[in-house]
Amino acid sequence: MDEKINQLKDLINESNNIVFFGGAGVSTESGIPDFRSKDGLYNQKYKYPPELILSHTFFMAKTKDFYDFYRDKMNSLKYEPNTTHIKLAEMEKEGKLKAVVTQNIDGLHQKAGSKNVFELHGSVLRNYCMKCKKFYDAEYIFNSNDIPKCECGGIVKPDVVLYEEGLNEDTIEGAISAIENADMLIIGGTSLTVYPASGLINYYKGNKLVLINRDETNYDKRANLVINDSLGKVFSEL
Ligand code: CNA
Repeated sequence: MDEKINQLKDLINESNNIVFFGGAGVSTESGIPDFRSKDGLYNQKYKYPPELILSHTFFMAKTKDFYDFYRDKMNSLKYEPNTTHIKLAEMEKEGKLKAVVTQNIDGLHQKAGSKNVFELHGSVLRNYCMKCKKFYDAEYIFNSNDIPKCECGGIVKPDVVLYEEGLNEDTIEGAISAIENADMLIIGGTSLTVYPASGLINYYKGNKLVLINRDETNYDKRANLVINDSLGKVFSEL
């Protein structure tokens, strides 16, 4: 492990345009469960499978059930950034890291101070009326008891990308450009199984691809350095 940490430090020292690509594993050490780990949401029991609840069809057909699950499991307001979020924000301030591309929807990178964040799957912090597009904050949703409604009567929907929904074009373009221009890409805390998000790492053409993840992924063999350990442990050493 020490040897790998030293390799990682050397790679970071040599680089000036680092991009971090992350997923739910970045926030588990803040207390937010991921999807696919053994303690993840997909391994817990609910009335419906979470993959189904978090789909557009389910949202439209069983909106009340969607919100019961969403308020219970997706409320990130009570959590704080951890070592990884904080260290990444520091690296951006130093000018080394140029962007964070995240699949997370919890807003913790920004809470830690990161500025250039591409949220591929949106954010629980933004919510819009489906009818008149009026903005609502996360408190409005998480403090509601029933289906959150706008003053115009429309349903307020979180600006998060549900299964079956497309990603925001500007966000994809920004993320691709950041990854294409990166001299080093650090991937962390993601199973790399959700598409099209995980396909974006294919835009990286350099030879400093680092993968830090507790479980193995299908991309391990493509990385120049693989660390199968916790992000908190690794980032606290940097
Ligand atoms: P995933 O499929 O649940 O994979 C998470 C990966 O992270 C697993 O391979 C774990 O081994 C690894 N992991 C977990 N904790 C750590 C840790 N402390 N250190 C290192 N590795 C760790 O999640 P993905 O992000 O790959 O899947 C994409 C989904 C998950 C996106 O659509 C997200 O919106 C969604 N999600 C987001 C959050 C959040 O915003 N915090 C929480 C849960 C799910």
